[in-house]
Amino acid sequence: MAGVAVQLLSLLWAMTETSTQTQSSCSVPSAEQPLVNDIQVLMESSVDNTTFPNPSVLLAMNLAGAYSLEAQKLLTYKLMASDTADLTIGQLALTTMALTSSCRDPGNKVSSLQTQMENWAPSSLDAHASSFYGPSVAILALCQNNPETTLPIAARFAKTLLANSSPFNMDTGAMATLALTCMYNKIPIGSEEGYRALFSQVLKNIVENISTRIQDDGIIGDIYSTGLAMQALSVIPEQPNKEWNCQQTMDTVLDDIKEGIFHNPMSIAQILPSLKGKTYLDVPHVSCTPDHEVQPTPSNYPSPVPTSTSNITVIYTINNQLRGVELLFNKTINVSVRRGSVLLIVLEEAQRKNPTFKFETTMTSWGLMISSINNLTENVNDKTYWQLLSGKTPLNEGAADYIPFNHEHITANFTQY
Ligand code: B12
Ligand SMILES: *[C@@H]1O[C@H](CO)[C@@H](O)[C@H](O)[C@H]1NC(C)=O
Ligand SMILES: *[C@@H]1O[C@H](CO)[C@@H](O)[C@H](O)[C@H]1NC(C)=O
Ligand SMILES: *[C@@H]1O[C@H](CO)[C@@H](O)[C@H](O)[C@H]1NC(C)=O
Ligand SMILES: *[C@@H]1O[C@H](CO)[C@@H](O)[C@H](O)[C@H]1NC(C)=O
Ligand SMILES: *[C@@H]1O[C@H](CO)[C@@H](O)[C@H](O)[C@H]1NC(C)=O
Ligand SMILES: *[C@@H]1O[C@H](CO)[C@@H](O)[C@H](O)[C@H]1NC(C)=O
Ligand SMILES: *[C@@H]1O[C@H](CO)[C@@H](O)[C@H](O)[C@H]1NC(C)=O
Repeated sequence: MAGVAVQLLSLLWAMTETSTQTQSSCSVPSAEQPLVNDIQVLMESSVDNTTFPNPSVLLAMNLAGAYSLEAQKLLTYKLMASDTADLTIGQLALTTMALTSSCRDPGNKVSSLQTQMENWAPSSLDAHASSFYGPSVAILALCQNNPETTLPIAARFAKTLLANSSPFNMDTGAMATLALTCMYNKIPIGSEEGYRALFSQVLKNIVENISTRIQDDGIIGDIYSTGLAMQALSVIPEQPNKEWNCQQTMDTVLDDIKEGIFHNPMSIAQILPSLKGKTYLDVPHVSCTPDHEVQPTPSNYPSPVPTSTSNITVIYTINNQLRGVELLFNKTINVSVRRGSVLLIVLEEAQRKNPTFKFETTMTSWGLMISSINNLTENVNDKTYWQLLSGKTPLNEGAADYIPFNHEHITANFTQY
């Protein structure tokens, strides 16, 4: 009797596992495949021995099938050696998943993650939605390593999501969807129905929010959240009310790749799995025997023209009006830079011309983040940061990637999230 029940149980598990693989039905047309190869090569070539290792890059190359075995080895080695104590919850979770995708034992990283998530609580009921991004990755990583013990932790996390009142954040919603779908698929048959109902309610909620962000051209949220959103929509147990045209999203993403919009290695790491029909739920199933000795075929698309010899003028304002901060300021400078320069060059030129525009950066997985301007520094506890805007519209890239146009008015505004 018990034997039959166990067999039945594993059969049912196997069924739920496969049902997650088949939903998304869109792919890169073979004529466009070289474009995808190009950005993967670009991403892999960003791996070097000096910068800190980026787990999302290893994750993406393992899901896609790595070209550079050297980059794969170097990243795996560096992530194995990374000190658990130096990492945030989200970084620890991504590192765990990246090592799993390289068929390495993440070791004590899993237990550390579990302890941290057992003690985790949001800073408040109206905590900014994006503060759930790291914890979502943590639930996903734990779900893949230890689903039974994660069940109560994930349930508490799901209730916290439900109670949160801050505006929806696309990237975070996508990551939470992957995490809770993983959990939903691993609820043991015969366990409390409460878990199933809870996860399915939260998933439904998030997925409806995601589907309201699907634009006419197929972009979901903004172009840089689309990769994670595609992963989310292709694994969910129930489709949203508004139908999603996966191929349309794919075609728009490919057009944007052609335009050179995916040049930041981290942006490539987040879109590549979807272009390969993979999701982060596939991490435990990656095969680690190199099957892919073939080198990629490069595309014939011209790369975007670099900086030219003519100069443009950019109007640059630094603004701090936050109450509670002593030193209020609002200063504007005109700077001349080579056409095609990134915003970072504008900031450097402003700093060179006038010491009030002095700034500092910190290194992150997305590259350099502007951490301090005119001696005023972002602070996680105060939730302050330097927001970058063009006119009144926030930029969707950082200073090291964004290329300003002539007479553009860029503002760095000290604000809160
Ligand atoms: C949370 C978050 C923030 C928080 C980070 C602080 C915090 N403690 O939570 C705040 C609100 C400060 C923020 C700011 C910005 N962000 Co942001 N952010 C995110 C989000 C939702 C999750 C990041 C995360 O927690 N990762 C998990 C941890 C484990 O990884 P991590 O590497 O340690 O995370 C750090 C970096 O991601 C860094 N970071 C966050 N955003 C950005 C943006 C840039 C350009 C850089 C260099 C670093 C950086 O802060 C994280 C915490 O320290 C991502 C979504 C995504 N898809 O990645 C967007 C995302 C990375 N952000 C984005 C953008 C555009 C910005 C801003 C440039 C917006 C603006 N107009 O000002 C600014 C940065 C400006 C500056 N000063 O340089 C884009 C980047 C796209 C791109 N191609 O570059 C993303 C992908 C959102 C999107 N879909 O468009 N962000
Ligand atoms: C990377 O750097 C370390 C020392 O910092 C060195 O021991 C190692 O051999 C280097 N690896 C490669 C592949 O260059
Ligand atoms: C998502 O949508 C639901 C309605 O379907 C709403 O109640 C909820 O507040 C939304 N969640 C977020 C985070 O915006
Ligand atoms: C900052 O200065 C600009 C002009 O230099 C002005 O248009 C803007 O209203 C000022 N903003 C604040 C908040 O004082
Ligand atoms: C800065 O540029 C703007 C627009 O190009 C112009 O109106 C303004 O007079 C310039 N200011 C200075 C101080 O040169
Ligand atoms: C053109 O821009 C560069 C920085 O990109 C700057 O060093 C140079 O002085 C500018 N030339 C003029 C004429 O302003
Ligand atoms: C920033 O602080 C340093 C050291 O406290 C000081 O020397 C410098 O003048 C300050 N710079 C600005 C722009 O206020
Ligand atoms: C700049 O930040 C202040 C303080 O958070 C805020 O009140 C203001 O609306 C922001 N300005 C822009 C243009 O976003």
